[in-house]
Formats: sequence, structure tokens, C-alpha cells
Amino acid sequence: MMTRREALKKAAIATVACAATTVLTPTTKAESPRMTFATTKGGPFWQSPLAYAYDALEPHIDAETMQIHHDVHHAGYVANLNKTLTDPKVLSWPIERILRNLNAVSEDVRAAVRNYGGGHYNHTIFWKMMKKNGGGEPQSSLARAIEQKYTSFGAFKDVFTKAATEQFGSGWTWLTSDGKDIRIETSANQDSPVSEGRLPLIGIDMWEHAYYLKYQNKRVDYVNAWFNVVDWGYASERYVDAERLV
Ligand code: MN3
Repeated sequence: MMTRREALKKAAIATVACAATTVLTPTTKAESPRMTFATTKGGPFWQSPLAYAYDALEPHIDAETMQIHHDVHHAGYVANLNKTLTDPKVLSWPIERILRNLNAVSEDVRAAVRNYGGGHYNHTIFWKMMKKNGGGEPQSSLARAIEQKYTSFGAFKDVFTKAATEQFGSGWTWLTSDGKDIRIETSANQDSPVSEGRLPLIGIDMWEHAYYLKYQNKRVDYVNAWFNVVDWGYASERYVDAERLV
């Protein structure tokens, strides 16, 4: 009988094979050699290369998970978004604006754009919310906001971890800001808080593909490990940036 791990790997490899046959344009000089799928030429949306190596987040997030997650799962959302969205007006917008205005997307593709577009946006920021030698605690105004709302960073971390580990089914757990207040929230599937007018500051992918190879069902170990790679500098920048939402 196939184990869960083997099944996940088999599914990922099947997707790679599919993606590899649909993207025929060779990479250009400006593109990283890693970006073999869903890059610029297949459509208006494209995937940035990771700013760090696949193994940069070891031992907390393993290289194999990073590679499959970025090159297969995220790439798949981009490829499908490019296939789905054809309205030239909406296509001229950045992905965040599209997600904030899903009602502007024609109804027949709205659910697909919500899923694939949300998947693209959520993963794009997820890679940036992590870094090598990350972790620790935030500084600056975000640190004060967290202390004000949750009394301490430790208490905040406990509430966040509880929300993430208790999340049912596939989705994300976030710390978001609406420009005035911060909150911990979860979203199902690839729904993104930007569609509700809140900017994600940090967020953890709680889909099984994000952790199952290394952590299996030990979700609390995954969340604890992930806190060691959080880029609080990026989160603080986004906290300041969230003021534009008001
Ligand atoms: Mn994911």
C-alpha cells in the first residue's frame, strides 16, 4: 500500500510532468534557471524566484518541501490563473487589486480567480514572510501593536499557534492589519484577507503540502518551527504599508 508520503510525492511529480509539457518557452537571461514553470511567457502573471535557496530554511522547513511547494503548487496556481483570466481590464491590475475587487471579475470565472489568484498572492507573500536566520520577535511599531493587543509576544504566539493548529481543512492562518487594528485570523482554501480589506503581515500555509513530508500530522511542531524563519522586518514594513488601506 502506498504511504501518505509516497502518494504526495507521486502527485507532485505528476503535476511537474504536466506543467513541464505545457510551458514551452525557454527561459530568458533575466529569469532564474529554477523558474522552469509558469514563468512570464505563459501569461501576464508570473512567479518570482525565491530570494533564497530551497534549503535556506533548513532544518525548520526542508528543501524538498520548498522545491515542490514553490515549483509545483505555486506554479500551478499561476498557470491556472493565466488560463482563466482573460478580461483585459482586470488583467491590467496587480493581483492584490484583483483580489480586493473580485466583484469586477466576470461571474463565470470569479470562483476560479478567487482560488488561483488567491493562491498566487498568498504564496508570493508567504515566501517573503520567511528568511534564513529569521524568527525572534518584531521590533518597532508592530511590536508595540502586538503587545498592546495580546499583552506580550509570547501570548500572541500562543493564540496564533492555537488558531493554526486547530484550523480544520486546508487554509491559512494570518496576522493581518486593516490599517488601524491587528488581528489573528484564518482563511479557508486560498481565500486571502486582502479580499476583506485587511493586509496580511505574517501568514502560515496550513495546507498539508506545506508540511506533510517533514511533519506529517504534527502540526504544532510545524508551526513552532515556522516561527524560527519568520521575517519580522518584512512584517513590520507591511504593518506600516497597511495604513494605505484606511
Ligand atoms: Mn501552499
